[in-house]
Amino acid sequence: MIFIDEVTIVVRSGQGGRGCESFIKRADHKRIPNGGDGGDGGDVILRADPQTGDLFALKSKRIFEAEGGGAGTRNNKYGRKGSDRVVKVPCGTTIFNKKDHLLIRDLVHSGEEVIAVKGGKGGYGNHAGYSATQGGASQELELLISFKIIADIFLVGLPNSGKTTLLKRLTGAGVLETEYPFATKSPQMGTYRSQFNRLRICELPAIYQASGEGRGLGTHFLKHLERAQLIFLVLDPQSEFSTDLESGYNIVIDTIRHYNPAFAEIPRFLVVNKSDLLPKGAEKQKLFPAKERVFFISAKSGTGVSRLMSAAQKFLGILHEART
Ligand SMILES: Nc1nc2c(ncn2[C@@H]2O[C@H](COP(=O)(O)OP(=O)(O)O)[C@@H](O)[C@H]2O)c(=O)[nH]1
Ligand SMILES: [Mg+2]
Repeated sequence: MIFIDEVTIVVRSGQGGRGCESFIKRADHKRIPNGGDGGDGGDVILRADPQTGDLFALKSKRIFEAEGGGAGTRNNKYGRKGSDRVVKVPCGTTIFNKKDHLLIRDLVHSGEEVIAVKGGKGGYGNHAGYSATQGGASQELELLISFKIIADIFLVGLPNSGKTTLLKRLTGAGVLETEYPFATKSPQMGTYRSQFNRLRICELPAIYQASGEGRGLGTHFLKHLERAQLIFLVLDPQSEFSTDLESGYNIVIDTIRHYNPAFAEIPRFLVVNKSDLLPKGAEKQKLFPAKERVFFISAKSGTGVSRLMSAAQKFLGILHEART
C-alpha cells in the first residue's frame, strides 16, 4: 500500500423520491387523494476517522454516491429515506471545492464531519389535495481532498541519520502503527507513551541535497509540517550525505526554508544521533554551536533519549499551558 495524501473525488447525493398521485374511490364515488410523499435522498458526509491513516481508499474509488429516496405510494405511504453515504477520512483532512479551490471544511478532530452534498427533498404526494411533485434533484460536486498529518513531533533529517531507529525506540516494541513497505518513501507514525502523556510522532521521508530540484522523493511530503509543534532535526556525525554536522544541518534547513519559509520557524531540537560513534570525551557542545537546543543521543543504545523526551514534553507542555 502506498501513502496517499491528496485526491480528487466526486460526491453525488441521492435524488428525492417522487411523490405519489393516487386516489381512493369511496362508496359515494367521491375520489379522495391518498398519494404518499417521496423520501428524501441521502447526503454524502465526510467524517474524520482516527482509524483511517491516509486517503488511499478514496484514490481507488473515485465516485461516492448516496442512495436516492424511495417514491411515495398509494394509501398515504411515504417513500423510504435514501441512506447517507459516509466517507471516512483521516483526522487532519482539508476539503476544497475543486472548481474554485474554496475551502469547504477542515476536519481535524475525531468524529468531526461535514455534509458535502445534501440529498434532494422528497416530492409531495397528493394526499393534501395538491398535485404530486417530483423529488428534489441530486447534487454533484468535485472535491479536492488534502490530508496533513497531525503529530506532536516530526522527525526530519538526511537519509540514514537514524530517524526510523529513533521512532521505533520511542514508540515501543519495534512495531509501527502504520507500516508501509517502502519505509523511507512514506511518513511513518507511532505513539510515544510516558507516564503522563501520549505523543504522536511522525517520521518524514528523508531530505536529500537535491530534494528541492525534485530529485529523490522531492519535497512534497514537507507539507505535513504545517501543523507541526516541534521538529526533531536528526543529524548523523558520520553521514555519507553531508561532509559534517553543520553542512547536514544546512541542507535540511535550506530545503525546508525553500519549501516554505514559515516552516523554518517551527520550533526544533537538534538531535545529534549515533553519539556512540563519537570519540569519548569529545566536547560535544563545541561540535555543533547552534541557536537551537542540541541533544546528543544514540537511538540504537538509548543513551540520551529520555533526556530528549523530557525536554520535548516540557516544551510541548509549556505550549499547552500557554494556550489555555
Ligand atoms: N552506531 C549507531 N548506528 C545507528 C544509530 N541509530 C541508527 N543507526 C544506524 O543507522 C542506519 C540508518 O538508520 P535508520 O533508522 O534506518 O535511518 P533513517 O534513514 O534516518 O530512518 C541503520 O543501519 C541504523 O542501525 C545509533 O545511535 N548508533
Ligand atoms: Mg527511515
